[in-house]
Amino acid sequence: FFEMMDGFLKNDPVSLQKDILDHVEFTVARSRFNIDDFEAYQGMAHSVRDRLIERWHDTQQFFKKKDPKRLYYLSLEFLMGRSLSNSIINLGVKDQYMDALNQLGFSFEILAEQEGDAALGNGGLARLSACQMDSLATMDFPAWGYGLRYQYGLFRQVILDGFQHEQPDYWLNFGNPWEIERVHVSYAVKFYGTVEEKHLNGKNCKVWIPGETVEAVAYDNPIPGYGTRNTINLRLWAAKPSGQYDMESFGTGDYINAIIDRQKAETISSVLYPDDRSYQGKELRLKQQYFFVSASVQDIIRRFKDSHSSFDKFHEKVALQLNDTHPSLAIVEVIRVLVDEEHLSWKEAWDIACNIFSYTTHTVVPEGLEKIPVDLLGSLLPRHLQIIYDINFSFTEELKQRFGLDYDRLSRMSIIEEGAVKNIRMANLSIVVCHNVNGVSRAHLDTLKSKVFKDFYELWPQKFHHKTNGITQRRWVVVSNPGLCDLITKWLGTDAWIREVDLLLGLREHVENKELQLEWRTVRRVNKIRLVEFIEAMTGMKVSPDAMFDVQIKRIHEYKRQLLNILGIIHRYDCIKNMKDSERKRVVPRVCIIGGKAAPGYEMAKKIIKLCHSVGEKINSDPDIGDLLKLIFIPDYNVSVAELVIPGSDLSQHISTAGHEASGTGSMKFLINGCLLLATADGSTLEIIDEIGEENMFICGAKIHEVAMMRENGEAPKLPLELVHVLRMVRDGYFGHEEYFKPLCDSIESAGDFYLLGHDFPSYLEAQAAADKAFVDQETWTKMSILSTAGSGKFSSDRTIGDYAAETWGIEPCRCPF
Ligand code: 26Q
Repeated sequence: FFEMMDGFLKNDPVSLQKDILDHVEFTVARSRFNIDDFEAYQGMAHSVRDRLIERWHDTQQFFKKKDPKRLYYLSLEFLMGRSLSNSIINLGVKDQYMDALNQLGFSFEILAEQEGDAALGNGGLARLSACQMDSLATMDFPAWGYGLRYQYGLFRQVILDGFQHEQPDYWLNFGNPWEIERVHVSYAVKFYGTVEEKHLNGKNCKVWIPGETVEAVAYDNPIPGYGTRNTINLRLWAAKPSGQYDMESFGTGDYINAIIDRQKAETISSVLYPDDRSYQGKELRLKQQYFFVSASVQDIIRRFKDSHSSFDKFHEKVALQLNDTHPSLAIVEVIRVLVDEEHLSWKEAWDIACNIFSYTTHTVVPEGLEKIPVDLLGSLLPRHLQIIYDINFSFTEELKQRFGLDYDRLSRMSIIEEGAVKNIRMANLSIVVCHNVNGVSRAHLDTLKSKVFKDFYELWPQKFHHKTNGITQRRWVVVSNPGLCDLITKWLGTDAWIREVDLLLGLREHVENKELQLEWRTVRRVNKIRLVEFIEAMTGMKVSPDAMFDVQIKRIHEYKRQLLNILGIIHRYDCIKNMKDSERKRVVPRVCIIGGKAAPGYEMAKKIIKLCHSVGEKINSDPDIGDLLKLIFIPDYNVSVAELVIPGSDLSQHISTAGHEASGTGSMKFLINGCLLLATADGSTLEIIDEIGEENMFICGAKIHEVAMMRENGEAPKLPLELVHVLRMVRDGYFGHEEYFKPLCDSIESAGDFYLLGHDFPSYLEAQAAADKAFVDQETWTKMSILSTAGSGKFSSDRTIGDYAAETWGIEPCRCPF
């Protein structure tokens, strides 16, 4: 009996069937006698939701009883993707649900496809927060995530005639079974107004008289751990008109306009900003940041006060992690609440803030750091501006003590940037207050120390650390590559690697085993065929699974050098065209796959997308080329597309100009799935080399220090002939649109080739040739593939989270009994 029961809800297939049908009938309100796939998905999702809620309650109750130190992870972005498959796997009820669905006549795979992605984020930083939530839950850490419940997620990418167009992602259209609306958990968030000095209880106090109030309502998203009952919470805030409405405007008789005005409050959480520097300094973005920060801080303080009567132990019970500077107003908000509302002294509030906050940066260049115009902040958050000035005053005094009147240094390090427009440097504010600042790979930390935060590193070397990013093997293998998952479990003789990823190393023992090699190839082949079908459905193109699938999927950016990839493909095409038949027989057939979104205002990135399509059209329709080369652009790249593409890839490219990718996490997903990497020595790739050895990868391009030297010397490098030839083809209109593509060619040939495509082109081609050579020998390739998976353990987010917990947050597991 107890085996069937895990709490109140039963998990045997018969009970699950009943639950699914009941939800179809009573929650979805459709007839149980005529259910389509989407309704069946909804019924199933709601039955899974019940089981999540059950464990969520038990976990939160348990945390409350134990009162451990908690971590709050603040991020403006979470790229969760789909939830159904991940939830039933983490809950440990996948087999039971599969049985239940089979008996009802549904296929689980088809139902899972019904779900849309939750795309409340842009790229790396946002998927990182999602992976880390999975690890926090699985490792039983008492943690919560906080973010914004955008009504529109990241734009959908539609390609028309090879050009990117953006369309709204109104993802809540069909309801969201994975969230729990908490109408009673809501806080007033204030904006604008003035600050007055008041004399209260013998003290001078600052009182903020707000000009506008918006209500933040909580939506809870349960995050189940794997192999544990623990289910943690991702609390997302939605903006609603404030309950304390403005009686005056209602009194004036303009009832309709008063309501319309109130309704405008909702725009705060309406849309996710695409990652684009041109959006810096926008008022709505700042409002979003403060809105989510203020609601989260109020929530955290209220929870603490529920079981504590003073703030003496606050720093022993609370750690706050800032995912980049986007939530850094939380620092100022905590100080404001403690001083103005809880009436602590400045010193007490300051000490608390310095103890509880830590900050992760994802940026590599100073220009990438976030700035907020002083005037904007002063009008929206007048009291916060005062506090920032107070912090900056003490900080600059400390600097003067330490370095004397070094005005250059003072102006570089000041939280306030002077100039035509005065700005607040959010990174400087974060570094001044946080006890711990971390980069996201070893190489990134070096860049922070020697460039981006050099001055601060000299002042406080002890604050700076790195935590190399990681990805969760639950989503990126167990959910998305079940074939490989079973194979690994079979050869390791245990599925314990799903919680203890270092066990993957055990695969090394079997790398020479022919049987494993064959099974490995078979699983990968099945995944490739799935990808072939997907490509046909998306693009109408039929590609051969015998070809090498060469993939670059990530946001489109000049530094990520999709352009280098495309120019390499043109070179390959040109070479094949000039080959004799006998030579063509030796060509390794390739299917080149590129996918990714360009920020809406990023013209160069949009040109790269168009070039990819134009080149693809030419090559794919050339009868002379046949299956030897294909170029496919996968539209609307997102988490669930990644889950399908990665397991079916042979080779993946991570070819940023060295020194420009803070870490990169896509590579880790390919690595653990046994896809070989063609990469530059940048970000986390350097650490992958350490783990699996350069001999199991294809490394190319200038090293970080060489890039720095070339740029310092400022010499205009001579471009290799092959590249000049390829650019000539583009300029001559071989692929059409020569005017439109001109800036791409110019960026290399006349604008200084900042991203060093010219320098790296020859070694890039060599790496590609080495990949061809390795692919011909399928046994060698398979061994490299097995060794990639075997050596990927370090890049699990479990390792990352374990390091943060021990070294930064000081939290311990708190495991809810089964
Ligand atoms: C800024 C201002 C206004 C609107 C949006 C933004 C904005 C939003 C998102 C700026 C940056 C981002 C995202 C950055 C990001 O994803 N960085 C990547 O973080 C990964 C995780 O650490 C790293 O692996 C990548 O190297 C890094 O590029």
